[in-house]
Amino acid sequence: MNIGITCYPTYGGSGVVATELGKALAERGHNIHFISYALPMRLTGFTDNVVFHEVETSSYPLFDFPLYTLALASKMVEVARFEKLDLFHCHYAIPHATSAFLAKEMLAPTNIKVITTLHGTDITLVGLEPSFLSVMKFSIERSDGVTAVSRFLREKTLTNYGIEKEIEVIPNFVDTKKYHRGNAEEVRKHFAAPGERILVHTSNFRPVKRVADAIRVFNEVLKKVPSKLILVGDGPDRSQCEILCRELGIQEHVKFLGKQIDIVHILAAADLFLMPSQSESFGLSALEAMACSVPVISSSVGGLPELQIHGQTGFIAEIGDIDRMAKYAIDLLTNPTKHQLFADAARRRALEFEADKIVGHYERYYERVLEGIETPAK
Ligand code: GMT
Repeated sequence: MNIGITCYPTYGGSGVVATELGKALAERGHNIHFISYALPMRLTGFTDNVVFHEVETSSYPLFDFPLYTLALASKMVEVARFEKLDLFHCHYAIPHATSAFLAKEMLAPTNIKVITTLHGTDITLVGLEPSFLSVMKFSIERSDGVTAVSRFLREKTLTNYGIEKEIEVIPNFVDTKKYHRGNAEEVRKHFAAPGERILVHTSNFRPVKRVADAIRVFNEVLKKVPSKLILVGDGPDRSQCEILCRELGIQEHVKFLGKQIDIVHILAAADLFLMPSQSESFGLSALEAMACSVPVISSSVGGLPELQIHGQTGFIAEIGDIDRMAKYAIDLLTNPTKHQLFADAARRRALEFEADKIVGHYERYYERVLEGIETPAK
């Protein structure tokens, strides 16, 4: 198949899923064309049958706001014509699904298919803003196929937007051959003294991630367990989080690493992963941690209970229940036998989301859409 993939190229789960999917599909012999405003972060090095097409938005004094949606639609048309694309696969609905709809209309009578994958905040947060709601509903309904990364997200889409349409649940995936425990002694020594435990949180430091909760949980853990907290990523809440660490007097125990492209070696050195999010449609970073045999302490929101098995792969608590999360963390960190059981269960659970299996699911879904089995809502 000739497939056009559009995603956000910067940090964020949807871009990671889109890029890893594109690379895996290319390995299976498909021709992949990434169409975005910058090279996707994980698209490093040369991969056979993967091409990147950059969308340029021209600036003009009249345009107070860059017209990315239109520029993207034009680029999609150009790539579809020259590369004979069979389908566009849009990751994150806003504005990609809308650009794809426009492109499809411009390409008529060629019946190129549009598949939209819903990832999270495109549905639960941004898409619900009054200025986007109607266009989101329209663009989702006019997609030839729609997938969501969890059952939670499918239900939210159907109820929040009043959409009557088949939505296929295709979860996030992880390359368990790359993400595994391995030997992490050097990294461990770098971050922690002998006997200290390592807790990790990675995110884009947006309010929805509640990074301050991760810090407060760690503050409680530190009172009982010698440990270090490694925070990976950057975003609007980072400065406040650095201030919070100083206020709590724990700055010597918290390491802010900023953005990192490859964190397998950090996850492989971790004892616990913290994900106290306000909203999380799947929790890709928790899955990557679990693949590295790291138990997860998370909130009970969104798709997290579809990934995590409470009392086996980690623990789930109410949003903002710092005391409970800390209690769970201390319990695991002070009980090596229990910790090992949880670590093994986390790895086993991650194997159920192995890349090969989920990429195959996408491939079969493409075939169904191309055969016209998935049809837009009337
Ligand atoms: O909001 C983010 O954290 C980034 C966002 C994205 O779309 O880039 O992540 C969402 O998509 C990921 C991949 O499908 C999911 O694993 C995340 O749970 C989801 N984030 C939220 O729902 C907050």
